[in-house]
Amino acid sequence: MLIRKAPDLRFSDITPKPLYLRRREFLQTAGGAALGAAAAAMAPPFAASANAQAKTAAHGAKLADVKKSPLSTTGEMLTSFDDITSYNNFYEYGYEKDDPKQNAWHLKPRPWTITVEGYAARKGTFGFDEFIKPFPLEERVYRMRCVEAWSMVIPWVGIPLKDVIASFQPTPQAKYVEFVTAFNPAQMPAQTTRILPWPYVEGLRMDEAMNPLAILAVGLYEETLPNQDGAPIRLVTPWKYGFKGGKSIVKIRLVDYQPKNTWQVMAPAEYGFYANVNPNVNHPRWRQDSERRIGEFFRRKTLMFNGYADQVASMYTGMDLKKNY
Ligand SMILES: Nc1nc2c(c(=O)[nH]1)N[C@H]1C(S)=C(S)[C@@H](COP(=O)(O)O)O[C@H]1N2
Ligand SMILES: [Mo]
Repeated sequence: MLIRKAPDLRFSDITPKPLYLRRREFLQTAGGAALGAAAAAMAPPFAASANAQAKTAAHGAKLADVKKSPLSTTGEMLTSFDDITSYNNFYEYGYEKDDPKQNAWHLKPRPWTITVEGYAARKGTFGFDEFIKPFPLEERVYRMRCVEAWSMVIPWVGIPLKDVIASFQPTPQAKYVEFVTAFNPAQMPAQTTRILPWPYVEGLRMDEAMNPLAILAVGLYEETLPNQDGAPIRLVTPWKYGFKGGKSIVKIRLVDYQPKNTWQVMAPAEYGFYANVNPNVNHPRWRQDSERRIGEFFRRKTLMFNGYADQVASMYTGMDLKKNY
């Protein structure tokens, strides 16, 4: 077999998919010398085993006792596991869609702790298992739409955010919920760069967080969450654009101010606080009245609140949704 030079072994976003797939095969079958070369091409401390890269498509552990939720969206074709785990936005691992799949194996999602802070009677730092244990594991199939005008249908497994928030016993001063995600440059390679201000932060108004549709996802397709999708725990609010879904959450804060989300800080002219899917308000760079479902060819119409208006529209009555985007 031809042993490629080290730079050629690096996965590049400009590499066409079929070629890239062949390179994966190459990595899986090549001997230690080639693997060593691939590892050497990556900047330290991310020069660990290229072998591990080959494992990025690996499935997670099967989740037990998952009950199907009546709040699932029905009648939609599910996006494939492969697409859900290979076309991602997760800037901690790089800004191209296939960077997370390539780089997220660096993350160790266990042990993991989640800290609860702010205006609540029950606070503290909880281990992941302890944190999720009191709540039912539910499968929630949701349409998901990114502001970049692509969408997927994902069979999440999660716990209801409203039950989680209620268990903290928020005090009346708690008006918003802030979600702070992991800052761990040793495991999240792109956090050594300044492509975003780290850590990535998201926020919801209290009633949004208490809406029955909001979940903290811990899995998909009945398996533990793949790293590139936000292991071990991430926010999912299907009526909002994808960037609301902060991944790899480490802190939940009950606050009395409207949290500034990362994208709002980065580009205030492009991103607001609410981020409700609204086909009538165009993003400066992407149309919002239609979308491409990953795996499909033709575009489809984008629905108000991503099709969840019946469940969520009442939270925004009286608000100008062109201003509060
Ligand atoms: N921590 C973190 N969470 C994040 C992001 C990110 O860059 N970092 N990207 C967001 C964006 S823009 C989208 S569209 C969704 C994508 O989720 P998915 O890759 O599981 O489909 O994650 C969101 N959560
Ligand atoms: Mo997004």
